[in-house]
Amino acid sequence: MTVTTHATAATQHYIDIEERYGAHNYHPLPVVLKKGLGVFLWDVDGKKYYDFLSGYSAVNQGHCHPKIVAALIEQAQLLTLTSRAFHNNLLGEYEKYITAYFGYDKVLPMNTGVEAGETAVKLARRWGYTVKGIEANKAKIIFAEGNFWGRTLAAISSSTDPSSYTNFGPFVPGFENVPYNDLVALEKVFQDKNVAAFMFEPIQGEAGVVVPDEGYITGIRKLCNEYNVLMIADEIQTGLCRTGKLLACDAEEIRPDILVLGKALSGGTLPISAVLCDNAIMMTIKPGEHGSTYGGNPLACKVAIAALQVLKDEKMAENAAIMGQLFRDELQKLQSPVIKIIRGRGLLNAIVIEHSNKDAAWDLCVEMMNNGLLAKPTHGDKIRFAPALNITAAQILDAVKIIKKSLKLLE
Ligand code: IF1
Repeated sequence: MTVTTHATAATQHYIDIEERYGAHNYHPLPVVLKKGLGVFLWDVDGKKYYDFLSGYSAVNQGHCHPKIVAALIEQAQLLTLTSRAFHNNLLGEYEKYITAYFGYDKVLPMNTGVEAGETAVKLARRWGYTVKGIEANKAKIIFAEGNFWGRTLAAISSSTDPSSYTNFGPFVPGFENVPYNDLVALEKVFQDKNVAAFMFEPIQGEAGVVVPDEGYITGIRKLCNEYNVLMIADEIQTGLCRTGKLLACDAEEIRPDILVLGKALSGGTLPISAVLCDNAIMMTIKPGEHGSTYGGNPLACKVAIAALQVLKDEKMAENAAIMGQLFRDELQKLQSPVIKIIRGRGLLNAIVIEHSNKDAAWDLCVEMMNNGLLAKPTHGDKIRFAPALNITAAQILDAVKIIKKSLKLLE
């Protein structure tokens, strides 16, 4: 099958420059974007697209949300960075705001998601030694097979995806994997007294939006209580209203010991991440034992407050639940022979493509791009659909029309 996409001269021009001067660590769709607003993106030729990737759930509030951009501009002209060598007038306000928002004693502010993941792992190890009494340098952190929490050496050390870890060894010791969505395997590994924590995604994003059984999160909570193991929820992709609740863990009304946030914490404007937990864990790290140059900078504090407020003011969790259900129902109605599975929660959804051509998912994404909708395959045969959480029913229906038209290529 031949998928035709004719890159315009303008598009090809920008692609060529990247090809020549940039690392080849990605394989993007052949589209060059110049403007974003709400659920829409425009390319360098002015062509308009539905954004159904949303920066991998970093743009939950919609591109360039006016209230978030206003906060960014206002603070950018006042004070952007003090470092933590000194106090500033926004950090305390932000810390009070976000800890009340999620119901934890304290927050440790970082920048990227993976830095927050690393911070959570360090907190768990430190708690393991100083509170649980694990022997020095013997602490173990358990992860789920299929996990993805970033690209650092620690993150790839827990990965089960060869494209993440091959030829990057040696790896960080003290990490073990168990099958995802398997409480029996989890309880078995918890017999080891050296286990300090279990870090998991409530829905596995990169693995292709893998939704666990109802009760899995509750089961993790029970086992962590029983075996004195910290429950670390990586809600970097599933949090901040993406799955139809403020946090994906809220679907089972479970409170993790450590909550890891990132991506949409800034509404897609700049890297902001956060680790929240109570004093018994957070106070195990003393002054000078962890930090980052930009962590908790006043610009990030101002932007994060605005980004969180928008989620609440515009009832984005409720809208994500309703629009996500509509999206899955409308996809189901297509009865497409090439869509094997439709799965997800809220506006974090994916389809699994069944087709003789191994490039079918990619080809479908190029065809959808030609027809005005941007999405990206993950792990070959899965396509994630994750639009901004303020999408309307009319836009959902319009997007499904584009998907229906594009599927004809494969049918
Ligand atoms: C890329 C994937 C998604 C994440 C979860 C931590 C992080 C991520 C659950 C780290 C980041 C990003 C990384 C980005 C693409 C995207 C991604 F395809 F790579 F796996 F979303 F699924 N926890 N995910 O999803 O956050 O350090 O990136 O801020 O590497 O291309 P980060």
